[in-house]
Amino acid sequence: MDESPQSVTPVNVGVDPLTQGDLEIETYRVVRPDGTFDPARVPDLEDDAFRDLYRWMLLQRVYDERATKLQRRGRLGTIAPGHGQEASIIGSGYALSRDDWIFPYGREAGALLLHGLSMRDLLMYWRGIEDASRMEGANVFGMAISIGSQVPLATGKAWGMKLAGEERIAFANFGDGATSTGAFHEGINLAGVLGAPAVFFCQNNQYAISLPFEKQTNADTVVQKALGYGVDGIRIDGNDVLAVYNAVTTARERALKGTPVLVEALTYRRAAHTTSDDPTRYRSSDEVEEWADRDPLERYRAFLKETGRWDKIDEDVVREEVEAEFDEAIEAADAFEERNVEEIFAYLYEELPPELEQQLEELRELLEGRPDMYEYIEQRPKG
Ligand SMILES: Cc1ncc(C[n+]2csc(CCOP(=O)(O)OP(=O)(O)O)c2C)c(N)n1
Repeated sequence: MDESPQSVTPVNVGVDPLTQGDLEIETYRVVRPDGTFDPARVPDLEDDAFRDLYRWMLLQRVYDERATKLQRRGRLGTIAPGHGQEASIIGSGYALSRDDWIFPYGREAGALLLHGLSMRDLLMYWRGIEDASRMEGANVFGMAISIGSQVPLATGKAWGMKLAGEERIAFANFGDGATSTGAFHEGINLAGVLGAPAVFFCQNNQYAISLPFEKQTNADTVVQKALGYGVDGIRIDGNDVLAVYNAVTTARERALKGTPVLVEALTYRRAAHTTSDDPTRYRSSDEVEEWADRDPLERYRAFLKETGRWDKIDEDVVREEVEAEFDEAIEAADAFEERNVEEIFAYLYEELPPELEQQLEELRELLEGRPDMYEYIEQRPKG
């Protein structure tokens, strides 16, 4: 018998292969785009909590608007707005316990603020001020600027918490683009093997910068990847804040019992990818309009009106409160003293390696007699 690999013929084991079309994946929803809803699915929350969810979504929206304006005036660095994704961001953040750890990806300001991070610290982070980027005072890990890197980190943290016998989860936030990184697959696979209390929350906003979802993967959904790793998967309408809240609450409970969960929240990024992007170059205004009609705040407002909870909300007053909170935070961030540029060497190593020591010396020499760094940058030779 020839045992070379070429001679191996497939054995028919009598089972038809599972194909994508066989997968029936429900997209769970509580409130429909027209504001009607399924009463049996409405979560058992206090009336004030229903209003609070709206307030936080509005805060996310105002935060994005104000932060984008500040970036345009050169007072903040690059901003990644969550415009259009408010229900995914706030519904998930609201379902977590403050003891849980969030592994963020940068678009979810409202969830981090909900988790106890101060707005001043967040604004300072986007200004590049090192002290604030440690995200002190809240269980929020550093932002995963390297796409997908937060997934295995969340698994590691979750496993550690499980070993320590702690009743809390690690929650990783990421976009559809992150699902093409090796880190995503490695991280979820390991979480499945370890039974790590982790929830992997993919905000499928349908673009990774200019790359549309259908070019990201040949799979119809993100959530079906859960099958391959033996973890649970839930797919939800990410523009329905109550669906997101329910799904993450359930996912959290399952994770605590030893089954990690991959949640896919189907949503849409209505703003630019970041303040450095021009989305008109890769998507049509018709498409943007279509999603404007599925706005998460409007849909939830319709639900609040329908259930008699809207009368106690004065949108203008809430907006003013949120604006005032933002003003105070930016004032506090402005009051932060100018940093010493030498600090860029300060945090990575306990003892500086010789080449960095030399660079620090060179920097000191350059700065001598040139207290204004910008002047130096202007005058240095180009190229
Ligand atoms: C490992 C890595 N590759 C590429 C980039 C450049 N990059 C920044 S954001 C981004 C797209 C991310 O898309 P997605 O994960 O869908 O999240 P979204 O920004 O749409 O919320 C890319 C490719 C990066 N930061 N890290």
